[in-house]
Amino acid sequence: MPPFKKQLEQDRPLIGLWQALASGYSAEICARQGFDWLLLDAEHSPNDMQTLLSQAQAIAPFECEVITRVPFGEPVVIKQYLDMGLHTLLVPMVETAEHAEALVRACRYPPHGIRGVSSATSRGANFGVNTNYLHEANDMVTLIVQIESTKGVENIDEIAAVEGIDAMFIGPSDLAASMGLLGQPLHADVTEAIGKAKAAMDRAGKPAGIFALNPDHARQCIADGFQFLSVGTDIGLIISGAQKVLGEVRAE
Ligand code: 3PY
Ligand code: MG
Repeated sequence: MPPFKKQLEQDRPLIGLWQALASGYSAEICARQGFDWLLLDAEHSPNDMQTLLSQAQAIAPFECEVITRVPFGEPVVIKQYLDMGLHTLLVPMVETAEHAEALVRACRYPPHGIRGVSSATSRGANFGVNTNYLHEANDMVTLIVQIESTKGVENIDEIAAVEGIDAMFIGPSDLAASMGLLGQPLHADVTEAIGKAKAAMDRAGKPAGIFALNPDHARQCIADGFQFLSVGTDIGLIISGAQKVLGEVRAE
């Protein structure tokens, strides 16, 4: 598959699902359903390098992009993820252009950045079989930053202007929390802030993604022109399916 930044050039929204179960087994089930992308969440879910690896391997046979959310935006973590072939990264809570620039450098080999070199033993380089990896790797990476705080929204024009930031993604729940609206990501003030952030992404020509909170919200986000969006979580699907079947059987 082409790098995710190229996939984002399509004129249809790319639909994804959050993976919070940290399981290769359930990741394979989800990958078989036709989502454009699955997000492996190492920020809020019990993932380590081995669980991320087994999920990435489970998804690999399918036409489905693996996006991985790092626990925090830091070069050592980014190096490990890229070496493992997790070339599409989502970095939470990016609030300044300086942080965004540091993330870009972490993703690139010298002289364009500071990524350490370990191609022959890394899954990212096809274990050395891709002999040109060192020269192709920078192009294979898609770096997506999350805008999910008032500070991030205030600084969005500067962050969006950073060369090497390939896309931006809004986290409505953290944004709401930072606005004093904890637990109210659909509050009108949050919607207004998201609209401003989306307009800035459009001005900068950066593809915009969002975590949609329910199917109605997802449809609205598509109408608003978001290029990629998550429409649910694996855990949410289990809960809704379980409650539905139980309710049907127990219905009076
Ligand atoms: C948020 O809404 O804060 C997110 O990070 C999306 O999961
Ligand atoms: Mg968040």
